[in-house]
Amino acid sequence: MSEQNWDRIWKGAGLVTGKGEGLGLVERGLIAVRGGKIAWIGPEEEAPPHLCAATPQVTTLNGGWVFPGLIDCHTHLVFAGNRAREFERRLEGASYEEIARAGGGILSTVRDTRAASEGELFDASLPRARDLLREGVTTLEIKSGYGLDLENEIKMLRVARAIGRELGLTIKTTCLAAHALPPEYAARSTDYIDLVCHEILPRIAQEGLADAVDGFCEGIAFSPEEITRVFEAAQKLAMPVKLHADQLSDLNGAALAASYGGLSADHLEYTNPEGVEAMSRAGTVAVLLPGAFYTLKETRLPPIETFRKAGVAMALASDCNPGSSPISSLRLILNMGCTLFGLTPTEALRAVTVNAAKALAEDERKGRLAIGMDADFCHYNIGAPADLCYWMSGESPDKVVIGGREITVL
Ligand code: DI6
Ligand code: FE
Repeated sequence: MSEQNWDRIWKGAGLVTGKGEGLGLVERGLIAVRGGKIAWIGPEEEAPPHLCAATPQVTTLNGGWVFPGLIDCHTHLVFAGNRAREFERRLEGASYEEIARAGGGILSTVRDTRAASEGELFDASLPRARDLLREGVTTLEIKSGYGLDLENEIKMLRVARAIGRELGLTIKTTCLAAHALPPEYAARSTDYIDLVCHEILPRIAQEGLADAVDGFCEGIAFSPEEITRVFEAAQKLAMPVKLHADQLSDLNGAALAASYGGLSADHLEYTNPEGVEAMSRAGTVAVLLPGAFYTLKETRLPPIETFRKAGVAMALASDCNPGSSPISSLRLILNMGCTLFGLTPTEALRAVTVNAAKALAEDERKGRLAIGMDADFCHYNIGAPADLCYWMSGESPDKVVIGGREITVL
């Protein structure tokens, strides 16, 4: 991205600023950008007169709504291979767990991801990030976790960073080496956790390849005790943690993540009231993943009302992955968040902006439109902000601005 200042004004549309507890709507707003940051924002008629006179470029929009750049705070979009056959097997009656226990599922993607060169992995993954960008996603998180050894975890994280450079997106990377037990460690999970704690995490920290550490705490993955070891190692390396918690069963994962000051606990279908309380005290964000809930035909809902009452911030994310959430549309996730999980459109829109920023520790810079924040935003020709939740797919943004610069999405 160019270092140039793109001093510019956008006006003539409504603004979803995210100020306060709701959407912080401004009916007819103006945004002035200087040096990649928002320099002024508010109702058009209140803009200081010198601002327009002193700004070289003014774009007048014809109605519609401007949102903060959307944030997808949980994805596994870097992977190789194809799991359409697994989809067919599930339709024939096999469960996700059965397929995983038989060496399919995550491990089939591990085989394909290990076999791919860095260039092949980049080429396979880039279109999924581009899908998200086309919808207005300007910040996204990408996890490793299909490498499961030092070399391949590093390869995945490098590809994730390269996608950010290619598309001009902000990418936050997460090391999910504790995702599944690789075949060469079958029945030796303690040894694998040793490898994660003593080799993979220190090396990834040293190379600055990951912004956080994640794990999969589940019967088919790692126990709370094993995840505790991973979190201890992360803490020593001063890396923040998050957790795939309570997705298929209640292992007190939410409370475990909260006890390490987790940025987020994710999935949470089986989270118990104590877990919710612990998250509330720790300020851990609840990342809800309705794409996986839908795909696995789950019936147990995350405890949304308990999160609301406890004041736990809720985010929504795609969980884009080849097994349990084959989806690269945050727009559809907004709809699922409302229709399947009962979020209001206001909650859902905050869930992919301000709360998703918090889940990535980016809330000082992103997720809201306010003076001093990064000038990441997108404009949609829609009649009401809730259209983004109500209409499934549909209108792409006609403008995407990242760091004050309008980008062309091909
Ligand atoms: N939870 C998920 O939703 C993904 N990983 C995880 O721990 C699923 C990954 C896959 O099936 O490939
Ligand atoms: Fe996931």
